[in-house]
Amino acid sequence: PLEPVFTTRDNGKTVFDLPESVYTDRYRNNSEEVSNRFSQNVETRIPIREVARKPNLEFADKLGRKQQFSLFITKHKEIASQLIQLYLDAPNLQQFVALAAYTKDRVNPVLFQYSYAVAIAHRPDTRTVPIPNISQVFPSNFIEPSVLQDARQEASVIAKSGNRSVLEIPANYTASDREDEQHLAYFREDIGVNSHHWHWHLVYPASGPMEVVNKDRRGELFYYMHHQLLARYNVERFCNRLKRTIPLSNLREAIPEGYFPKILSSINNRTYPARISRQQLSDVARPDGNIEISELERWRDRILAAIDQGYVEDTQGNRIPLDEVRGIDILGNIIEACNTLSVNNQFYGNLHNQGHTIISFAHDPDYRHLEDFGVMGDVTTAMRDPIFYRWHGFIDTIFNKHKALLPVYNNTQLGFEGINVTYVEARLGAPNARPNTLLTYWQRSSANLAAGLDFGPVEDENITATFRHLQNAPYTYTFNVTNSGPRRSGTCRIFICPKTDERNQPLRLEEQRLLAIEMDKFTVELMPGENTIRRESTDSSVAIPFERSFRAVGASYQPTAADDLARFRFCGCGWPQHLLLPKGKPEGMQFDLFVMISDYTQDAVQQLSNTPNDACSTAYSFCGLKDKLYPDKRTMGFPFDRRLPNDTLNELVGAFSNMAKTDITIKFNDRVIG
Ligand code: CUO
Repeated sequence: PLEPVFTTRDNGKTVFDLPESVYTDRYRNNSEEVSNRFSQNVETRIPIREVARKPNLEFADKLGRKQQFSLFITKHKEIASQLIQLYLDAPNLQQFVALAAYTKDRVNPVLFQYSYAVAIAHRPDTRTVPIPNISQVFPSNFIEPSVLQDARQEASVIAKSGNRSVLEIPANYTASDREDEQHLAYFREDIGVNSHHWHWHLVYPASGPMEVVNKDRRGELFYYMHHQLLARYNVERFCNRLKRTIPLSNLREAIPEGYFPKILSSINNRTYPARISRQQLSDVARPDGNIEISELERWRDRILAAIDQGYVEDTQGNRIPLDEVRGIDILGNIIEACNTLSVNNQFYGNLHNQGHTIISFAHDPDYRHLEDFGVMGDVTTAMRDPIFYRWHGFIDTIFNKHKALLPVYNNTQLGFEGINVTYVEARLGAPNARPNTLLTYWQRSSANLAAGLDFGPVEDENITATFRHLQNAPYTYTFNVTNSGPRRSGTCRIFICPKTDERNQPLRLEEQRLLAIEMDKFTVELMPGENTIRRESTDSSVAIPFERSFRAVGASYQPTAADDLARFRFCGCGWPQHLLLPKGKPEGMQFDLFVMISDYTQDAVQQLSNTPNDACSTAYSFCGLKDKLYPDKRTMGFPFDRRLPNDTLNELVGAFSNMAKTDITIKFNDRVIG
């Protein structure tokens, strides 16, 4: 067996939680200081080998050590692909570790963190290595900087065994109530939301070696995951009496929404640049590359024309149909753009990524002020900014246009002969809880920031910060299903749809379907006769528990042998459980709770290998299964991804006995509990 090169300390950290500069030549003769850092709380000392052959890292020099790294900037993506390839090419685990250690301080730190995490996730020999949660590695990207200052102060004054005060991350620190968008700050600036988004892009990189990029239905998942983010965001806006976000379809109009992030870049200690209200976008001409607004418009028009025609053209001019099954996947890779998989990069361009970039440089498009990009340039921070949802809203309208041109779903696709859902309920666990009334509230929770804060030679394990976030009381779904046929399997698909908009005007089914929020999806066995299906809200296939959003490898979470470290590999990908339900309203807000049991023979996917699912692959609706095919053969979002044969949801469930709905009320308690 291999030497346990990547072993853990008693708190589950990996060796790569090292502070910066441990391996640089500067420290070569100072081995004592280095070893001191490891002498405490270490289970196994880890020998780092010399690299067999020193790699030429010149390609990475184009990205300065203190420059921001962006996955949306083509040049940066190319550098990352090369570094990832270097890591993947390491012949064995020891050489990979040696290489990672060698490169760590010789390349941009965020580039390192990303490429290293991608390599770990994709090398067959690093199955058991956890990826530190991003909010812990770069906490400054997630929280208000004065808290970090307090944390440093606290650590410098009171030793770790001392009685440190718990630091409080304020809520609502980016704008005042004068700004309407501020009502959604709790959603946009949620640590779990941003951590999920970073992890998703880590699991589905848009460029790099084929073996890393080419995942089952990745283009479709790009569409679907972001479509669901949009649906959730728009529903959340209704809860706060705001209208749907307006897609950013005109890049030449000033952008009314400003955003002042007030968080620090993790590598140069400057705040992320702000975007003032009513900012006009400009062509970008910077050392890292040029982008013209007219290029984006050209790509957009070509993509829209392809959708209208029903096919795209590859580089040889072959027509590839945008059909019901593969069309959305092809478009996803074109629009994102995933340059490894796009059928024609040159022609369809790089629309979504370059949109992020052009927006992120609005404040300094020609680099005259030597400013880096704003939060839209970075997957760890983009979801904080209201413009993220306007840009993705626009991207989503392109996908929705393709979907709207496909035939209306027919009876064979929607029905399930002999299956009748007779009762639907969602109920809190509390005794005597009223059926179909769900509860949200504020909660104060804590997370450990120590991994990302480097306080000097003494290992510091315990810097706890608390923050306020939305929470929902756990509940149970109960469905009664009559099966008048033989024993068989079905897929239970649960959604909630808003019934009304921000003005309390009823929504048509065609509007509801675009706002339908996936809550859960799982396989059920149906016996002949009556069946009762119960499912806990905490088992959702969309969400991951709080511990995985915040404590994946933190000091306060100690993985045991029983829950193998493998669990933590991709564990950060998944919608945060505390935002599973939209906020609702203090007086209660009504939603449709929709359930459909579809015919498993039409849903089943034949996996290529029968190895058990990675224990971390629980949020498969958004993140897929690790090293496996996406586990549902239907197009993502089924049955709401395409037009439906009825005008209202009531008519739809009336027409299909395998579907049912009930009204639920979500009540928001505007108090901090816990
Ligand atoms: Cu996730 Cu635009 O793709 O941020």
